[in-house]
Amino acid sequence: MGPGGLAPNGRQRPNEARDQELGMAINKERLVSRLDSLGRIGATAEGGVTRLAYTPEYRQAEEMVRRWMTEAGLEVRTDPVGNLIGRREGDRREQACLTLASHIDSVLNGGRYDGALGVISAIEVAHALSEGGVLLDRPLEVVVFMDEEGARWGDGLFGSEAMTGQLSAEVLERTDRNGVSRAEAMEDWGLDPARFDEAARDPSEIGPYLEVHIEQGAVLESEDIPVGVVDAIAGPLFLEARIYGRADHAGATPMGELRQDALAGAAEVVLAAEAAAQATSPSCVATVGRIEALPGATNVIPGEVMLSLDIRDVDLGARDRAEATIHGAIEAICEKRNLTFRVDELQRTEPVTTSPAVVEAIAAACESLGLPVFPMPSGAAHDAQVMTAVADVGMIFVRCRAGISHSPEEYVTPDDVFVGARVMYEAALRLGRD
Ligand code: HGY
Ligand code: MN
Ligand code: MN
Repeated sequence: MGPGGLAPNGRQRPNEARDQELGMAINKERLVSRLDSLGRIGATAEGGVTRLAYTPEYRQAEEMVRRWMTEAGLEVRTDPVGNLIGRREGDRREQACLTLASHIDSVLNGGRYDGALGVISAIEVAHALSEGGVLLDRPLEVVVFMDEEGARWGDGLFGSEAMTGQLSAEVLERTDRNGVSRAEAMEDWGLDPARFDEAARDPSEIGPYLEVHIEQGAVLESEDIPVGVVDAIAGPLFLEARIYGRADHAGATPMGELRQDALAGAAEVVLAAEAAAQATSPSCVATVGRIEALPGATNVIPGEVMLSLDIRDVDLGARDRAEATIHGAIEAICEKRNLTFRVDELQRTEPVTTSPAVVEAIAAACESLGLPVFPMPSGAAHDAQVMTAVADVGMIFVRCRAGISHSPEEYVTPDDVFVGARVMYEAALRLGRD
């Protein structure tokens, strides 16, 4: 059978010379120029992007991405929470679909590649398949998840939790810095928040799931390898701790017992969280990213402080230990300083391992392109870990400069963008066929 020859059933076999050639149908220029165009929406003065869920910037980005999905031969629809789903039927309609996905929302002043790289790569794979007339057995779906970052309401993975039926209605009532609830933002977006649970898909419709994402770490760069195969994804625990003291006159209140300084107590909590993560395990991290002191006046001792806590590990037991240590430290610090506290849970997402079947397809794809197969964990959270509830899941990590992410400094070379999309293409050929 010559290159490009047809299999007995008239379908292209994976990895035929034609497919390899089609693998080159991944259009590098189109990839890079689309990333560039998307990166200009929500652009910040520092060269980053701010594109939060259900905002005008998000709408602009979504319209641009919807157009590209259509050009790639996908039928595009929006689900009840605003996930964008582009679908192209396969040879065997009844089969569960192959999903290629990521997100286009960002953190505040974030990078131009986090999420966007995965969406643009997924669209490019669909485009190359359609241009090459390559039909998979499985239906193909490209999904753009709404609000993966949670930068507006403090919790993330919203769209994928909705799609997998893991969303609880209380997250709709959370309010952003301007007091706008998620439900109100959804209504302004043209959605009915009461229908959020209709976004849940029948798990039997969902087949293998593949996501390309920047590594957001510097391991690939230090190994001088363009792509990695994710084997585990850390689970984030998002908390909000509130420390209560007594607002008082900063000038007239002597230092010592008369002061119940909530911010001084919170400062000790920040350092205790850092120490707890360091003491727990090499893969444990704990971060206080937001702190608000009230009443927030120079000459008033802070009477109340809110601090966010982000605690993660790829090992659930380790994360539980870090959580307990931090909770105990808060208790002891408040006891010592005559303060009180409460801790509210915003989001608890389990760490996961990726699926051997998808890892195998990614590894074979790397080998077919002459690339090393480099298994590695993800410290960052991803929609992929939520999708493990309904699908076999895998992720392709792409090297990013100095591992920097959630920053305007985030950067991926055009060559590595190209490699990541080609690995996804080769893996999709394998996963899209039974
Ligand atoms: O927070 C995270 O790990 C991801 O970037 N949403
Ligand atoms: Mn992110
Ligand atoms: Mn991301």
